[in-house]
This record gives sequence, C-alpha cells and structure tokens, in this order.
Amino acid sequence: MSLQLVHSGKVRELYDAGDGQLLMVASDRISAFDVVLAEPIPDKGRVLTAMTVHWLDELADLAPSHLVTADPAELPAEAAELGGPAGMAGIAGRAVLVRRAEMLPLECIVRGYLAGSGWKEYGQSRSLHGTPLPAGLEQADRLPEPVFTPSTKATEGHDLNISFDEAVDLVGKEMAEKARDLCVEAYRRAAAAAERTGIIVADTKFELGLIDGELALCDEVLTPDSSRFWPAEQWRPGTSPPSFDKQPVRDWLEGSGWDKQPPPPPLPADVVAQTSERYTTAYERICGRRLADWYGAAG
Ligand code: Q0Z
Repeated sequence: MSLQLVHSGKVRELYDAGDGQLLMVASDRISAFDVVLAEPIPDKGRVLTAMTVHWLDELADLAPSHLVTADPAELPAEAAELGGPAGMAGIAGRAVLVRRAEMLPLECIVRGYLAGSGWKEYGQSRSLHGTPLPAGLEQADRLPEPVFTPSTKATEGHDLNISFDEAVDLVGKEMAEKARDLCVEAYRRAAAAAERTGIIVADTKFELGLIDGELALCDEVLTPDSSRFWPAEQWRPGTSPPSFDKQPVRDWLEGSGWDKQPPPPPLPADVVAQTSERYTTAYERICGRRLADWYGAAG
C-alpha cells in the first residue's frame, strides 16, 4: 500500500499517487558544486514548495498548472509513510499532489541577466543563444530584454542548449512559440515583483507539460533551486554576484580545503542555520508571506 517511487532527483522525489496523479516531495537536502551534502537545511523543502505554490497562484491567469493541492489533509493517506517518525507532519508543507502531465522535452530557461553559460557564450561570440547582443556587456549585466534559451535534458545533470528552431523540431512551431511567450511573461512578472523586494531573479527554468491538451506550468516554479537569485545590493556588473540562498555553503566549502570530490566535509551547524535563514528570508521577501503561515512550518 506504499506509494511507488517514479523518479528520484538530487533533492526531491516523485511518487505515483494513482488516478493520473503524482506526489512531488521536496526534501531539505542541498547540493553545492554538484554534490548533495549530508546535512539537511531546515525548512528548505517547505520554502521551495511554498514559493512554487505562491507563483502558481500569482500566475494562474497566465497559465493553468499541474497543482491539485498542497494541503496535507488532502494528500493520500500513504504519504504519511514518507514523513518519517512524525508521519504526515513530517512531510506537511513539502509535498504536493499534482496531475500527471505529458511533459515537453524541453527545459524552458529565461535569462534576464548575463550569468552562467549565457555569460560564457557572450564571451566567445558576443551572442546569447545564437542571437547577437550589444558589445560591451559585462558579467552579470542586465540584458536589454529577457531571452528564452531552451535546453534539453541531456543524460545525467548537464543540459544541452538548443536553438529555437531545434525546440520547434521537438514540439512544433505553435507549441514552441506558446512555451516561449508564456515563460518570458512569467519571468517578467516574477522578476519585477522580486526586484521590488531587493532580489534579482537573474534567470529561471520552467518545466511545462500538457494537461487535457493545455500547456500548463509543472514542477517547481521560480524557486532558488530552479533560478539564480541575487541580493540586489551586492549586484555589481563585472563581478559574479553571490547566490542569495547558497552562498554561505559555497563560501564555507571553498574555505574548507575540500577537493570537490565526494564526499564533502560536514557543514558546521552555524552554516546550516545561516543557510536555512537565507531560504526563509528569500521566501518572505519575494512572496511577501510568512513561512510560519505555511503548512508544517515551525512558526
Ligand atoms: C517532473 C522531477 C521530482 C525528480 C517528471 N506533473 C508532472 N507530470 C509528469 N511528470 C512530471 C510532472 Cl511534475 C515530472 N519531473 C522532475 C521531480 C523528482 C524529478 F520531484 N519529472
């Protein structure tokens, strides 16, 4: 009578809930430098789940979503088995019931700033996703307009950038255009809201799927794990801004002398506490809600 695990990611799990539904569970695990650390970050799973639900609600007029419920009282009874000794209370707030979608074979990335692989490409060819950009842009500069830069899920971890025409080959012209327009508008709205709270959403990745033939927002939405969040006051073009959420972990690991080969050294308790605090702050600032009001949060 246990829920079947259908997919296990680095920091979350997906279970078959029957009736065309899935249970998506965000853990408190954190990854840095491509490895998962041993120490959980308290409330991280709740923050990511609450943020996703916030954005799905904010964007509901733009697109339907896969979300059925985040209310622990409405989850299948077997979900309690995933909550450890605390039972349902152990997963409350970090598990959502969703409708199974026919996922587009695309990672729908939108970039508003020049970071990561976008900055790398610009350095090599003064373009982003093959489209020429103005000369003289610096690392972390804001782009003139947000750009849709789709990729495909490559084998293990690293994704492969694809052109818009290749996206069209994968899903058809109408679907590719719809996906692009939806994602760019969703990014614009979320980035504008976050900017008013002093947080820059440099880029983000959406996963879309078809539900009843309609394009729907699926998976996690505008979370720190699917996006680059930067503290606006530390943004300086020409430098690589710190990550709003993971920087304490990265800084400590960098200073630990670790050779970046697994296993990573154990994180000190103060780094864990500081990081947990960053996630909570990100949620409370960006979404304008208290985490204590979310399911299962300590208060
Ligand atoms: C999401 C993923 C996770 C590992 C598949 N509504 C949906 N319908 C069908 N498939 C998915 C969804 Cl969200 C789906 N992923 C990503 C989630 C653990 C991987 F919780 N894979």
